[in-house]
Amino acid sequence: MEAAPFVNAKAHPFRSSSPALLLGRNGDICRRSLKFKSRKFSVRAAVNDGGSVVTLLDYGAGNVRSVRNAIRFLGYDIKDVQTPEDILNANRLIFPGVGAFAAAMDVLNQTGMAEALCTYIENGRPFLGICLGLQLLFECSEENGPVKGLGLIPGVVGRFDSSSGFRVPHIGWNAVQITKDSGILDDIGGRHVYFVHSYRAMPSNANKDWISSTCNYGDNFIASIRRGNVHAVQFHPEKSGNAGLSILRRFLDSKSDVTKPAGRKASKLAKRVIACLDVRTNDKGDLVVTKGDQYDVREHTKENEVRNLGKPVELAGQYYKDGADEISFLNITGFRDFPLGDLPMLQVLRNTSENVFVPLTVGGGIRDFTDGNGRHYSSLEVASEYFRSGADKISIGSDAVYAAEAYLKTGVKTGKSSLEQISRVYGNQAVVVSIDPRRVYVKDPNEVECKAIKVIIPGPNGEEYAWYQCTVNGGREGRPIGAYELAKAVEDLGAGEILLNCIDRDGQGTGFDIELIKLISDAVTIPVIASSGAGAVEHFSEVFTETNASAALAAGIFHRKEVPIQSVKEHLSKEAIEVRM
Ligand code: 1PR
Repeated sequence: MEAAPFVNAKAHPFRSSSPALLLGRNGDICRRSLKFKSRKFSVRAAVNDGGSVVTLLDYGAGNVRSVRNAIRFLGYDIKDVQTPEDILNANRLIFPGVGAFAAAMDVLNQTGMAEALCTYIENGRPFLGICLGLQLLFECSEENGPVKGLGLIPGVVGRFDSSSGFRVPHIGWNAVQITKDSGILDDIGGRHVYFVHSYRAMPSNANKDWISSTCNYGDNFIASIRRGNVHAVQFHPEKSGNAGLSILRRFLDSKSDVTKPAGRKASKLAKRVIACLDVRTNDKGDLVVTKGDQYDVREHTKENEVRNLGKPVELAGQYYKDGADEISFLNITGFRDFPLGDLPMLQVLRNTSENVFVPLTVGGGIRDFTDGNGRHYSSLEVASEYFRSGADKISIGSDAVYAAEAYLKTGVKTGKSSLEQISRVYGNQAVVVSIDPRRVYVKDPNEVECKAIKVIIPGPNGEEYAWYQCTVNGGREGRPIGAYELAKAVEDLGAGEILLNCIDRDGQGTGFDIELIKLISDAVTIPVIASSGAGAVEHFSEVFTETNASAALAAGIFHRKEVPIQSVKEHLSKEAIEVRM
């Protein structure tokens, strides 16, 4: 796809268009215009002195804790931008753009940061933009727009096209093709890095000099740009494990060693292997990782204790080292306890994110809540606290079921459900819906209003059909809605991904419920994470071969050390299923 034609493009070697007149892809005039303050900035003639301070532009729109943690992990101190002058005086500037394009541009324009950023970049000062921090450099974005960007690079940021069968958002570990001397990306050719986005900038003749790497997902989009000291990446180095840390290290210290790992052959989006930690407070008051059988987490002994399989932070750190592509924490008693009262859980997130540089998802208890003093907390506040504590994605269970039921009843999107509110502010890529269905056999598919499928193995009374009934409150209550209907409704309401559990298979080790996963992954265009039942490496290859799942999640086999994550990956790789190694 080519970028749309622009009036006055390329008038300046860095700033490519006049702010006055700009056409979007459909020929519309971009509705926002740069509101540069009248003062003219001059950039400090500083050189990168290799000092230990990194300037960070965090305009407060989301979770940049991971970027902070990664910078600190690499031994650098952070100076936060407070004024436009802080940008101009930076020795090196990192701009981890988060949130929506228009909101970010509004903040940059209103604070005078937009002009300072342009001046800083036009002067070729060391800069690293991340994700939205890359997109904002372009002329315009179609996200809720067209909306005008900083206009430093020719091109329009457009949405991925899901009609070609590619799931949107583009979430996961994908390969990048280095197209020129990229400096900071020198050692990542052939490795996977972590992307999470629905919009992307496309290569064109007008911007080809900027492009340092591309990524293929349906079409080739711009994965990174470089001009001199100015870099920006569409992926998240702070979430890309060792590959990402090495990119950040190279940006922060261009003299750091390049370690070219041998034998890596990333070529496309990898299937993800996710470790899941069901977390709750045990009877002694300690926060522990537990694991149930069909959601029953109590030991069947006289004491009837909550099964304790380890400490959350330690286990998450171990799974990161073992090669997990993502880690999920599910606060399984969140439905009855108020999560913001559960400070240890927030602390778990904070501590984990200091040393774990792959995406972290947290779920449990995300809903509106009124505490004992009558203070009302919106689900958005709950989610925001999780994001601030280090979560990259939040996962909604019970509340999404109620939202889907209401939506299917009225056909109206009220915009008020937790799902809609959180995805509007943080983007749908940050919102996972966790489904807890249970198989219900029926003789005749017309017995139920929900979608029933013909099953391979008949039910206990010879039933040839089954539907998947959604539950809430950790499987305790069945609801009159099927997993199929729920999945489609939450996609409409703004979910970016589905975590598909199965109560019948949970903890059984007999393999994923392939029929369920096929049903749901064929019904939606957002990524689906297959969960529940993994007992052997072959179960992972089966789910990826037989269904359109984008990721597979397991808990018990990892906690009990029966199957290491690395063995799962080696097996998948041998079966020609691409994974991040
Ligand atoms: O409803 O928004 O408060 O969210 C509660 C969350 O807690 C939901 O995501 C729900 O799935 C989860 N949950 C609630 N109760 C339990 C329980 O086990 N008693 N855990 C529970 C769900 C299921 C999986 C598990 C896989 C893989 N756990 O995440 O990790 O089944 O297990 P396996 O590999 O051992 O088979 P809300």
